[in-house]
Amino acid sequence: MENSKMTSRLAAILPPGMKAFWETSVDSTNLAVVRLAQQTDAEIVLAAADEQTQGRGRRGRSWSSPMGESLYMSLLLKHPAVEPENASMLTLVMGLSAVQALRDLTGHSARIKWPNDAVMGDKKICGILTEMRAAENGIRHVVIGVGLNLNARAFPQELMDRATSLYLETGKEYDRAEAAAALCRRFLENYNTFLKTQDMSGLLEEYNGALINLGRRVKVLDPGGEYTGTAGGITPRGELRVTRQDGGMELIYAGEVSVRGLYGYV
Ligand code: BTX
Repeated sequence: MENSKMTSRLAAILPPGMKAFWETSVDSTNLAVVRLAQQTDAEIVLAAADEQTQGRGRRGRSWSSPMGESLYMSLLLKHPAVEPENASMLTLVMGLSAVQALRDLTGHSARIKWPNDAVMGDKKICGILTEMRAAENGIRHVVIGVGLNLNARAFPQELMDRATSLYLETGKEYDRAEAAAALCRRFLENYNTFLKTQDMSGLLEEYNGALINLGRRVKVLDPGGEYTGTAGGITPRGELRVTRQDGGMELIYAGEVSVRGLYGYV
């Protein structure tokens, strides 16, 4: 069911050219946006919800999404001018947009944990899930889902040591529609830069400047065998450079492996 008050508030502050829907309760905004996009010719569609009953993370994990507490939203890009092999970099484009939007909203700085989290105070404040549907001649659509912890005062016990919210970090409450609009403004700007080269080269300096992993010791959870090393920045293709203890250099592709801090989440 639509939350018409939030839909019209959001429509009034969104960048032009986007169509927005705000629902009261959905399974996952990544699924809802695909259904809702059929109702409009707009090329960029946003779906947000007050709660998700099946909020999803990567690889079958779940995303905690209680009613009214935080921002749960997904952007759908219809037939984007992006080659399928470049689409996974859109997660990084959104990651950068999230830390910029967090700074716009709060004045506090957030950092990127490669590839798909934003962190504050070494804890996860935002997660991103990108999904793509291919067509015969390219991409039919890309969906970029963002969960941004805004006004959560507590998390389930198992998340307490690794999750945080803007309320917990700043002591203030934040408006969900304004957070969505700030995120969309930054994303559209960065997406236009991305489209010029179809890679991260135009965003590289800013991305690496916000990267929390940079210079830190990391554990690479490679299915072929775990190893430790020191993270450098990302390459223009969005891979993370890791220097192994023996001096060898690895380029890590998002999606294949996970990267953890040596002693915790970052
Ligand atoms: P991920 O697989 O990297 O992270 C999921 C993990 O993060 C969980 O297993 C849990 O440990 C932890 N976690 C769960 N909920 C939270 C939370 N609220 N805050 C911090 N940590 C949490 C990251 O996946 C991608 C998440 C995307 C979520 C958005 S919400 C809108 C859209 N719709 C949807 O179903 N997913 C995306």
